[in-house]
Amino acid sequence: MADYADLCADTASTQTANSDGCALEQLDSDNDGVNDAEEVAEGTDPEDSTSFPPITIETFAASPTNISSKGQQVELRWRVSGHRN
Ligand SMILES: [Ca+2]
Ligand SMILES: [Ca+2]
Repeated sequence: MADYADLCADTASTQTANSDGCALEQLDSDNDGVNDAEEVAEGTDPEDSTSFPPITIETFAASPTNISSKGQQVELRWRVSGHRN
């Protein structure tokens, strides 16, 4: 199906499209922020918005690590894996 005639205009030629011309990577059927392809790969339900891959905190850091006075500013940094858009 030509891109201009389908519902998903930017499907890569390497992706498998459904009858609407959309690849699983382009669909988020339950609108939970994780595309259908990722949900299938992670074993979560692409039709259930309460089912999505877990978000994991990979690193967490505070600077400074010791607070010496009330009102002191502390910088927090974290990195997560998994995502919801
Ligand atoms: Ca989803
Ligand atoms: Ca889901």
